Amino acid sequence: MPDDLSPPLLDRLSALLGPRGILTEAADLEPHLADWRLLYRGRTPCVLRPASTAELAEAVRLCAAAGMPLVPQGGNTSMVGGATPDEGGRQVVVSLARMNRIRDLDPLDMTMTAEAGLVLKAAQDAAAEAGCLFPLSLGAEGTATIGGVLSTNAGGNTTVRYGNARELMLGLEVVLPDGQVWNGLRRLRKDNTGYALRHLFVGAEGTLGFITAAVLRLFARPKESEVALCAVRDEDAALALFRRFRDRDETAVRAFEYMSGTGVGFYARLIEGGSVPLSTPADHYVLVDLASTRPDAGLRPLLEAVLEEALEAEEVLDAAIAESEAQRAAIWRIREEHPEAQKREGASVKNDVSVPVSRVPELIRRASEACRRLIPGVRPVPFGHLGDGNIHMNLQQPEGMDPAAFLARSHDIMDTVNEVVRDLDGSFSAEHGIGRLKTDMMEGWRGGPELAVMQRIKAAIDPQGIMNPGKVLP
Ligand code: FAD
Ligand code: 2HG
Ligand code: ZN
Repeated sequence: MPDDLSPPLLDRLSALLGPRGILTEAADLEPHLADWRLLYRGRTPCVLRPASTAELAEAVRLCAAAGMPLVPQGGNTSMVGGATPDEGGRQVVVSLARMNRIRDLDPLDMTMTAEAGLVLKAAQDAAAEAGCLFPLSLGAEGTATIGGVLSTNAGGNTTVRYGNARELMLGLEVVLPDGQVWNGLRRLRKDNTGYALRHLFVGAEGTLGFITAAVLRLFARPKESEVALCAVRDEDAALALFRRFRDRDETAVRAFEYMSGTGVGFYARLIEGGSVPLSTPADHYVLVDLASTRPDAGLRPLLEAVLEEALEAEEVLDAAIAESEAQRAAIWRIREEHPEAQKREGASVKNDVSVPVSRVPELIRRASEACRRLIPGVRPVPFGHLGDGNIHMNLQQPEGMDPAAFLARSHDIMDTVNEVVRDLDGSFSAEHGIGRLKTDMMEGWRGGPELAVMQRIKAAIDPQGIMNPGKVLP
């Protein structure tokens, strides 16, 4: 029996949730204890796996009455340790995995009402089957859940066109920290009725309650699309290329991703079948993905014309245009496997930062130089969503350095990058959230009235402080 749950509470939870709804064996708890990056490893007395909103609400009521802290968990792909319990052994993990139904899909309203545990890829597939598009797209989409992407306000590859998870949500159902259910599953495009509560829970990283279901916005499926991989001269050329596409047809750019030669090199060397469809290695790459819902959009001529101009201007050095679905996937794979390739290369420190789009080149150059001065031999691996100003300004350990010694410098590295980010009017947390990793940065970046209001909101909604303690707020 787990140490920290009193027998009556455990009995009542077991009776409520049934054998599939509560895990207590060490082997069953294991996948829920550590985060994807293996930065944290916690303990929990049990994992609750409710099958419905009513079950979850009752379980929350029981735990709240006993003062048990609760950690919501979706796919556990958080990059900031947001979904794992602490080392104390009292925090109860609540997995939403069994609440994964699509309650409604309306191609006329262009909405899908999905439960929180639905995997993002399954939501995309269901939308596609109905002839629609759910556009949120990220590397972890085969594991990340709707509850998780909303709770982190995930961005990913298509923010430049469709916005973050917040912009893709019309309504929410939430189990509050006292077990009350708030049904805000409205599928209205206009609904100005006081404070927009739904937006409080998006990006709250499970600190205010459980998202149990959401009304998601669907879009028309593109009828034409084009994908190209471009080797570019430098960071300025990458930005100039973005501008060329945007000036021609802003609506056509579905994704515009930057990658460094170092990251692409890791991919080619460390990922099975990892080939790059350009003959000469370069220091800087861009992946451009164009899409249009118009059947006669003329994306190929647009792509070729822009690339020709950019080749003439010596911004683009070489380019490969995908000629088939397989080639598109192969180009996208280079970008999507960056996190995995970095993991395989050894220790790395991630900096999920954003700056105004115009300052991306300066960010990459200045942060890389500052980190090289800090740790000679460190290998900058900047990549990410250039089109929305969010660069993963990651640093790979110097070759041959002890990984632990490198990770011991994590905070120095993050501070060094963040100093540049602050100078460029950026943010230290663009899309992954604060979780446990960045709580100590909140005071410095959001201190004063902003943080004070957040703390009052937290105290008002979760006066016992049982929702995901130790995350987001210092
Ligand atoms: P979890 O990791 O389980 O949880 C994330 C946070 O939300 C935690 O604080 C948790 O407590 C809370 N939470 C989860 N479910 C609920 C719920 N139902 N109610 C209340 N709180 C809840 N993120 C991006 O933004 N863009 C990317 O491009 C991107 N790419 C990634 C690629 C890889 C390979 C990996 C591993 C991660 C990536 N991420 C990215 C990070 C991650 O934030 C997303 O994968 C996703 O948003 C997390 O979903 P999840 O279901 O795994 O949530
Ligand atoms: C991505 O864009 C994710 O691939 C992960 O946000 C970024 O590994 C990272 O730093
Ligand atoms: Zn990202």
